[in-house]
Parts: sequence; structure tokens; C-alpha cells
Amino acid sequence: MRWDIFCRVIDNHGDLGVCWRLAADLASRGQQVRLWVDQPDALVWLAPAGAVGVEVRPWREPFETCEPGDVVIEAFGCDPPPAFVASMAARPRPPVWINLEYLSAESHAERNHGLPSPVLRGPGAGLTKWFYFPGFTAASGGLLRGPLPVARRDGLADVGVALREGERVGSLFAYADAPFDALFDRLGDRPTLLVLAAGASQGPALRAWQRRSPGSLRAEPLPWMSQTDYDRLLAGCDINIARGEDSIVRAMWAARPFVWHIYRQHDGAHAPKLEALLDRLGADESLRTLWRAWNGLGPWPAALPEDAPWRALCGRWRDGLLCQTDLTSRLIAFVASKR
Ligand code: TRH
Repeated sequence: MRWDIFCRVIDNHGDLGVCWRLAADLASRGQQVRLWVDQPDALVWLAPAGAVGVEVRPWREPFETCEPGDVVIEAFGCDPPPAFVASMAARPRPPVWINLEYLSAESHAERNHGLPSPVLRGPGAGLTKWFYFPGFTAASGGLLRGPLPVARRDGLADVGVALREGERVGSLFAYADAPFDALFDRLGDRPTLLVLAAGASQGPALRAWQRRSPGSLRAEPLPWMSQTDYDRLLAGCDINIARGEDSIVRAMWAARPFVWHIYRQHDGAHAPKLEALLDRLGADESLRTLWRAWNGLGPWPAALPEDAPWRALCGRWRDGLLCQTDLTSRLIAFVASKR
């Protein structure tokens, strides 16, 4: 099938990160994809090699006229251009129109997944949009997966990380408002190499912390890396502190202890969203306390959760997810059922 994916970059890299991953995964299955994006700049590092079968097109106004494909994905309610929607409506057999939503473990995602939304006004009047909610259960739209790197520490060298004997290695990808010091206090209880993702995680916080407590925490800043390399990095680490929705899913696939820095929403909607994932994970009190503290939602625990049970939990969680069909397979089946 021919797919048109529309992506508007709001802030950060999640919108494009998810759309690119989906586009590349569809193309790897022989689908033809056009990715329409308003700010494609981050693709230079996110996907430097591109992908066979994915054509990146600029989304600018006035929108170039073109024939819609068989499926139109509107990522995160980004409203495809009216001229394009008009050509969708004009087709004798209109494309299947999917509204791809944000990932959440909350129960509303399952309740709303797959529901129709009839379009009543505008150039698309008469068409139907289908809500597609990614998620963690069989009743949801599933998780993006794609090829998973083998979990191995020596793979870290391939992405530019040199480890010392006996060191724990962690990755850190966080928003600028994170309570970095409290985390470093707890990670610095034994020799640890902290690999800092590009951007906000490379602020002055760690250098200041190191001046106060020399010795236990080593830092390695990395440039923005491709999604493939970022996945490899997570697979090689002992602990992954990740942010947003796409990266936290990659941390889950890495099956190592992970901590989520959730995207903060002004109305506080991130708090129940965080709790919902903790519930699904079956997290114990020590993990709940850590996640809440890292997100400014509670007091800090004295130490990180115990390593062995935490690792076992993340391993079981990944294995459970692996037993389910991935998002792209479910999406293709969903679209087929609506055509
Ligand atoms: O950048 P983000 O914080 O994006 C956010 C969230 O998705 C948030 O929920 C959303 O509402 C907001 O955007 C608009 O985090 P996320 O989702 O993990 O996206 C980062 C992407 O960048 C992801 O695809 C992984 C990728 N990445 C790399 O490819 N290389 C890197 O070096 C790093 C650090 C990330």
C-alpha cells in the first residue's frame, strides 16, 4: 500500500522520532511511504542513512497538489493540509484515515483505540478518521518495535563509549528541569559511567556535582546519534534514564532497569500517566518512589531500587511485550479491516 504520514514538529524530537520509526518500519515490510514533515532538520542525525521506501517530503503552505495514497496517518492530531484532505474526499475510494495518538498506559487508550470519528465539516466532510492508540496490551494499538539490537556491553564501543573495568554504565536523556543532583547522589554510590545524551542532559549539573564529590561518577557526552545507534546504546547500558515516549519504549526493549522522565503537561495530566505505567509494570514501592521523585512528584528514596529484582522486573516486562504483536503489524491489519 501507499502511505502518507503527516508530522508536525511541536517541540523536542518525539513527534518526528515516532513518525520516522513508523515510516521506516512500514517500508521494511515493502510498504511505500511518504513522510510529510514541516521541520525535517533532525532527520540529519536521527536517520542519516534514510530508508529504502521512505520518501521525505516538505510540508509547507501552499501544499503541493498530489494524489493521496491508500492510507493517511495524521500523527498526534496534526491536521493534514485542507487541500490534501479535499483530494482524499474526492477519491472514488478514499484512503483509510488514521489519527495516531500519543502512547499511554492509561485505560482510556484501550477504550478509545479503534473508534471512528466521523468528519462532519470542512473539506473532509463525509470521511471517517480512526483513532489509533499505541499501548501495552492486546486491546491497544501496540508498540513500535522494529529490529532490536542484541544486548551487549561491548557494543558500546561501536557508539563511541569506552568503559573501564568494573564500572556500571548508565544512559541519561532528560528534560532540562530534572532534579539532576539528587539522581547523581544515588548513582554515585559506586563507580559509574554516565553517558549523556545530547541536549539538556549535558548542562552544567554534572560538572558541578563532580566538583563536590570527585571520583564516583564519570561522564561521557555524546552527540545526537541515529535512532539505530541510540537503540544500541540503551541495549549496552546497565540502567537507562530516558524521556518522552519513544525513548522510554526503547529502554523497555533494552530490558535493563529504566527510569522515565515524563513529558510534563501544564494541567498535571502527566502524573496519572506516570502512575498508569507503574501500575502496568507491577512496580514495587521503591521503584514508584524513584520515578515520582525524578519527576518532581514525591520525595526521594535513600537509594536506587535493588539491582537484581529491578533487572528481573524489566526482563519480564520486555518478554511479556515481545509476546504481543508490534504496532506496525497491528496497524497494517487494522487498515486492511477498514478498506
Ligand atoms: O524528545 P522527546 O522528549 O519528545 C517529546 C515526547 O515524545 C513527548 O511525549 C511529546 O509530547 C513531545 O515530544 C512533543 O522524547 P522522545 O519521545 O523519546 O523522542 C526522542 C527521539 O529522539 C526518539 O525517537 C529517540 C531519538 N534519539 C535519537 O535518535 N538519538 C539520540 O541521540 C537521542 C538522545 C534520541
